[in-house]
Amino acid sequence: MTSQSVLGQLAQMIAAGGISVVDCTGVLGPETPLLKLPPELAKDTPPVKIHRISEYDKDGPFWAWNWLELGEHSGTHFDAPHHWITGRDYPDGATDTLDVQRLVAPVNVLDFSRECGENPDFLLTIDHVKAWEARHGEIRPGEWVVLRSDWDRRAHDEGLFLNADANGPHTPGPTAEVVQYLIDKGIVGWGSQCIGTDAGLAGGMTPPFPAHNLLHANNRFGLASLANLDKLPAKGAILIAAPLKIKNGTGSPIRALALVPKG
Ligand code: 23J
Ligand code: MN
Repeated sequence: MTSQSVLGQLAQMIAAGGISVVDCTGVLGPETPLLKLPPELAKDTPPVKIHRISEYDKDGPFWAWNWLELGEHSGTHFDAPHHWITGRDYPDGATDTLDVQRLVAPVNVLDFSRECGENPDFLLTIDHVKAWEARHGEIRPGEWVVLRSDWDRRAHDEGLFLNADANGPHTPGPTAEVVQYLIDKGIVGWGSQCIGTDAGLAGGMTPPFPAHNLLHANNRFGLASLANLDKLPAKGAILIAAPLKIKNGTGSPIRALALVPKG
């Protein structure tokens, strides 16, 4: 089985409809939920704005086009190592310098949607991951790992999506130990369906924001606000998650696509 014949077969499979392309992306627009950091600590990203230039009118009689006001970390997006202080020094850690070979990879979909539905502060532990691996197979080097929480069902309402009260945001995420476990496995990156790669209360963990801190310290990537993970198998899909090539960028909105075998 040569790489040429494999790609030829894949091409035929895609053309014949034997492989579905699942859109793991939310809609990017003025209603897209955005992170709210404590105002005394930090500035936030302003809402997405789509500015019309023309729409078949006096400003452009035959064409429609817009310009965007858009954060690097708005909506379904990619975190590059350069996003965090621990990853600042990687020469290939920004959106324009990273190795695109790493962006197309098998994806492990850890379905803890029931647990996350019952407890919005659910934290994924090493025991959870080891039990998942015993059932579905080991997580291998070069692969993506994503937590299926079905949080995309809340994405139509920023309040529901952020799920904050006086104690802070309540959204699921990984423990520091599980992030380190996955890094040691050699994963390319970690993805979440929530506003960021970390749990809502991760600011109080050790280290603070362990997914950001540890992933980027080790030149790994993050994915946030992923959608439609309920349409992916536990193993067997390929995820393509490519950021815009923003100059020295820390991240970017993406169109996350999964290739999924049918049947
Ligand atoms: C900046 C500060 C804290 C966090 C984040 C950004 C994100 O979640 C992000 O989008 O990378 S937690
Ligand atoms: Mn981000």
